[in-house]
Amino acid sequence: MPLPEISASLNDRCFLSLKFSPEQQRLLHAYQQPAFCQEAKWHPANNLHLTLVFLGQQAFAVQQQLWSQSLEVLHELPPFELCFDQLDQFSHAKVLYLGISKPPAALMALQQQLQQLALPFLNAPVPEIFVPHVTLARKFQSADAFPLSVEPLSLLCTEVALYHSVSTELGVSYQSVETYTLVPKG
Ligand code: 2AM
Repeated sequence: MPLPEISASLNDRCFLSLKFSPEQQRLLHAYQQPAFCQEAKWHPANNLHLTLVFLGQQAFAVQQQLWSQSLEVLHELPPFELCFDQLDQFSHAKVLYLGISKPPAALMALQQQLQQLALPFLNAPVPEIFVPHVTLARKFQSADAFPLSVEPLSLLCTEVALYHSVSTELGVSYQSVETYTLVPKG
């Protein structure tokens, strides 16, 4: 029986997320333009991800249970494509993100299914609407009119992971502790 991968501290906040390859993170990183806002805090490329469900702090046993239930959903899902085509902001949170004007049904259904599994364990209310996004920068402020259309970026999503937010001297680091690779069907 393999040892479980989960080893980080219980104080870590955790979340279920799409995981991008280093090459995909490099392509996403190209949308981070520090000249856009000098005061903003730009995420390092290796932190770029798309959160499906934020879980907060959870006991190890809950993380294990949720991950094994998530696998049952993920086993049914083939890889799917996302087309990122707009920059937008959550202005109240001062977040700049890369977004998707037409999120595919596969992504929305996956998010709903994982959120349903997590609901009994969540400590905070879930957002009414899921806005799929890759956060590019925090402390972002701009007079520009958003959303801004950008050169579309199509990425094939093949990995889903359970992540921990780990505090380091260099800031928060998002570390995958369990990863599943979607299997093409047919
Ligand atoms: P964000 O990128 O929009 O900030 C880890 O913090 C991940 O969980 C981030 O992707 C973050 O989204 C997401 N998240 C969602 N709700 C959160 C919350 N209440 N606190 C912290 N992170 C949250």
